[in-house]
Amino acid sequence: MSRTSLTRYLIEEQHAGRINADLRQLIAVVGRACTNISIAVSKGALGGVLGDAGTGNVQGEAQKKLDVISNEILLEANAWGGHLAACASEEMDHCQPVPDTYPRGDFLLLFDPLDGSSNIDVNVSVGTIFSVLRSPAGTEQPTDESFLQPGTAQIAAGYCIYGPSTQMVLTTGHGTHSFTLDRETGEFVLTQRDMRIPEDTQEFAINMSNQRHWEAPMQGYVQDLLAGKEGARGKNFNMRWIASMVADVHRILTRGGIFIYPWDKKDPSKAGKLRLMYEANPMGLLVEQAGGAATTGRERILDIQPDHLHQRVPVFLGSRNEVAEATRYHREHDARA
Ligand code: P6P
Repeated sequence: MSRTSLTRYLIEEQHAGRINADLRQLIAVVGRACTNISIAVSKGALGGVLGDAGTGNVQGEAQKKLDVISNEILLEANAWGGHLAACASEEMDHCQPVPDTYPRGDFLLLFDPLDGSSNIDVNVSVGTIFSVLRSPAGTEQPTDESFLQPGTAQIAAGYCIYGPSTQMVLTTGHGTHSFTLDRETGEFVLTQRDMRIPEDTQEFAINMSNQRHWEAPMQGYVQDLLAGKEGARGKNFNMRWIASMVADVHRILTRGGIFIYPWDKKDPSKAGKLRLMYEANPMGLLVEQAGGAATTGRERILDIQPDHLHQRVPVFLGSRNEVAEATRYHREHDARA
């Protein structure tokens, strides 16, 4: 059977009127950039790019050399094509408009260039997460404010996971599809059309070491998971935590589960660890397009009106009935308050 490359898939989507030429080019460029990142990541110690860069990012996190390299690869790849107005990244304090020397397009691209990078030095899967918005009509010079749009405004979203194989998982609002990188030809090949997340699950993903910092409904929800079939839930649960969002979400898209990074009182001002614009929103769209759900424990993530570029949110995403159950614990707690 003939293979459908990412290139062919995008051209067919354009011919079907579901994407335009600029979005097709944007996704193809991001795919090529991710191929280059995959090559850099897979060299490991041989590439001389492991370890810390000796710099920090706006999140207050130490940057890995590969964080900086991946960010540069994505910026350079997207600068000259004429499809973008600006980029924003976890690794940059503010957005970066396309240089005046190049033509500008209508799209805004946000990315976490190398999510889970603390896992790089221990050879655990990491990934690139990206989100595409439209530049607001009439925008001459894009600013951070141009990006402050709810997740429902995303035109496309995806990630590349650099694991035993490199895969791109992509949605343009018409289902969630997976492409596997053929390293011999350098092309992504469609390997799963219309991924579907099972509505129920017996597997949860959370960093349990934060348990003492969670709010009451979160404590109650997890205690009932741990109580197993003798407890209120009447079934046993398994736990997985890779501490690489791309890897945990990929598992959930592949076999179901619920991924949780809740608010915790370690730093109440941060509303959790994960960032809305380039982690929660793109993952939320991918999950919803695969039949799952994504909330903060109280509201749909994609409905949130952002108030700043690096805003953080609590994240509950995955199997829709399990996300609904976790959200119920929070809403019933609030109703009693
Ligand atoms: P913790 C990686 O740093 C990340 O942003 C996500 O990829 C991952 O899900 C989470 O943080 C892991 O957080 O607190 O378990 O190290």
